Amino acid sequence: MFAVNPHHTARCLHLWKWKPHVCALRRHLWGQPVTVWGGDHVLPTFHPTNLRPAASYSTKKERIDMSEYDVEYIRNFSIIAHVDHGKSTLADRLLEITGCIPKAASNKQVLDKLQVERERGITVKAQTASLFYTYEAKKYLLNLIDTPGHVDFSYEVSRSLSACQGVLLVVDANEGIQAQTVANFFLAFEAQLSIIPIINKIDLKNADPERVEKQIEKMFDIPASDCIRISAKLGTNVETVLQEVVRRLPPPKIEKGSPLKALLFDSTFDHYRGVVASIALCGGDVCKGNKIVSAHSGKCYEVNEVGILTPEEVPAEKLYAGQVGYLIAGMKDVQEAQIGDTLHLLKQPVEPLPGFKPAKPMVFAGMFPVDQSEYSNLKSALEKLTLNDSSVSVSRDSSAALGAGWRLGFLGLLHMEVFNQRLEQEEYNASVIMTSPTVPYKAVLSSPKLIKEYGESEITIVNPSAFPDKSVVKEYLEPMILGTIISPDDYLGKIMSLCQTRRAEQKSFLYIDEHRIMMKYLFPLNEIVVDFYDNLKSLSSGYASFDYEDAGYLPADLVKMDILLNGRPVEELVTIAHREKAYEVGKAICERLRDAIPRQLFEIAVQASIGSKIIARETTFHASQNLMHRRCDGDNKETFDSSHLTAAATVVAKSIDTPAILSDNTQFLSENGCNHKFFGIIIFS
Ligand SMILES: Nc1nc2c(ncn2[C@@H]2O[C@H](COP(=O)(O)OP(=O)(O)OP(=O)(O)O)[C@@H](O)[C@H]2O)c(=O)[nH]1
Ligand SMILES: [Mg+2]
Repeated sequence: MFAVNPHHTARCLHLWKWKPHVCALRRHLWGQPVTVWGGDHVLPTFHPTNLRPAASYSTKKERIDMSEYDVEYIRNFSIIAHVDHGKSTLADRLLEITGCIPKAASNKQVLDKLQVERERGITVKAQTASLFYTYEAKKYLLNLIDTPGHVDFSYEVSRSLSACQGVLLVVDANEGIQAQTVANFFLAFEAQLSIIPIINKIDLKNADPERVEKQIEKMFDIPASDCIRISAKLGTNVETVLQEVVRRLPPPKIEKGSPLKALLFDSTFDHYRGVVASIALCGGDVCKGNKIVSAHSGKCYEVNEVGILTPEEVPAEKLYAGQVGYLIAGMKDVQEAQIGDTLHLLKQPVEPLPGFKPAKPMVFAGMFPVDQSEYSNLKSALEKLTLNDSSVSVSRDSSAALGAGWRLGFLGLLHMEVFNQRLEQEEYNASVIMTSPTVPYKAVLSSPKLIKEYGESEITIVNPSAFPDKSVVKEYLEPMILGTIISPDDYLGKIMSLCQTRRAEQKSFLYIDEHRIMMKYLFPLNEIVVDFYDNLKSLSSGYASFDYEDAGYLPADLVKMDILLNGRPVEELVTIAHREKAYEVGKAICERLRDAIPRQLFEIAVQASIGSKIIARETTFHASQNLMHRRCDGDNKETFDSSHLTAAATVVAKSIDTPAILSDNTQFLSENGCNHKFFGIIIFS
């Protein structure tokens, strides 16, 4: 690995040009020997003539003999890009050319199999497909992984890269380099993968491939002549991509003579067969009947089936070193199939592979069944779904108003949305109550009693109602992110003032071509999590793009703000705010609550308070006047007595769109095809 962390400043992009390891990058791009999977070996020399005669397989149900595909004739690669730059469309064409799927106009993002992916037109789960491609009379096995582009799912990208030796970095010929292009490039660069830049959508009227090539050269130090111009939609030049994959990407480096050593890089759950693990074999082979052991848990399993994805599952006799495929071994839950785990044969232990950092939740929200009698149904639905999405963290939670439920941690707001939609569509055909999203704050405790109670002095607060009082805390910490914004320079002023209002600190500024700028800002996560992206998009007429990465924690002057309805605090509406912004936030919440609470027969005082100090107040409109009026004019026989008032006042558990109350992110959610409701619950008497 290179010593520098390329993410942190744009300036270092330039510094690299003068560092010796850039030569390594160049070498890398030119297909020279590289080290992969952490060993000291270099790749075996590329000898296409070494290929053994390929056996064909007639039906997909037959077991394929994978011994035909010697490691020299294997290429494992991912397609990476910014959102919507055409990764899945390129994958469609590659599947068609190699005969995996018949050519048809209806082939649109065929690897996006989830209902939620098809409805939203985005990829949320990386998907593998093995392609067979004949080049210069030699048959090659190409393992392709189509990855998601949205920042919330970058964990999928980094996992996928661990099973690859190269990437296709797709850039839209019209939009050019965007924020996730940069982020994904560096993921591949840090993993020391060979990179083939692809300029897609050259069929568009406004396509400007020369400009994009210059950007690529400036930003990534990749010669313009290395770029391949294609139209994934029309299929123009896509065959060249396959040829270049064979020519430029190195075959996997394997540990010759090693017993089975397989990296488990992804998993899905099948209700009948258990965990279906995606594996990349770094050494040895594996077949049905083998006894395998997880290096992580030490548990032993018997292999029931191995195979490849084409993209349907096709069982194979055996999988060999260098190949990527699936394995079913009776693992009953996804916790057993730990992502990043190393699998080896029983009694033949191997040095485990480095694995991955666990996914880190960025936003938390409470989830409760609308009706408490539905608790166990929702519980089993949640369990099933988390089997297919291990990046969601789940812990039990309860609330006075909402009863028993869970506190869930997500990688971002879109991830939370997608999870809810899948829960509704795939597992639990009913709405749930979600509390508004919050970021994980930390508090350094000063009270010895509390330190003893928690067992540590620094605690993470994922539920605002559990925010400890200032009197027992040395300091509060808030999560920070390093955001990358790429935009045409016309919007520079507006973007800078937006960032200023979000308490951001500029870290770098760079022109990536004559008119486009790339800026890095350090933001408090709380300031960008809900509506920042929306605002950025609208003030830049949709041209600016945004990506972010975790930047640890920094001390912050945080306060806990209670929301009171008729003088009674509502636990579910507790909000953490920065002191500087508390008044603004409190006022906004009160105003929105005032408008959102359905008219009652009486006035409701909506107040925001910090401790005992009221910082904002609004009063709801009331409908009693109208009712009284109607009663008096004699048209309506309805009588209005105090029992009505008491009944109405006793339970008002109204479902209210939380985003509508707390923020402007309804636009963001609807842009992303959201139709799932978030709820804030209000109960008072
Ligand atoms: N004109 C034109 N449109 C294209 C081309 N390639 C893809 N598109 C369109 O671009 C949009 C996005 O394509 P996708 O393949 O879903 O993009 P993606 O990169 O997989 O998107 P995510 O997975 O959500 O990040 C679709 O509407 C495609 O039809 C192309 O070569 N030309
Ligand atoms: Mg896609």
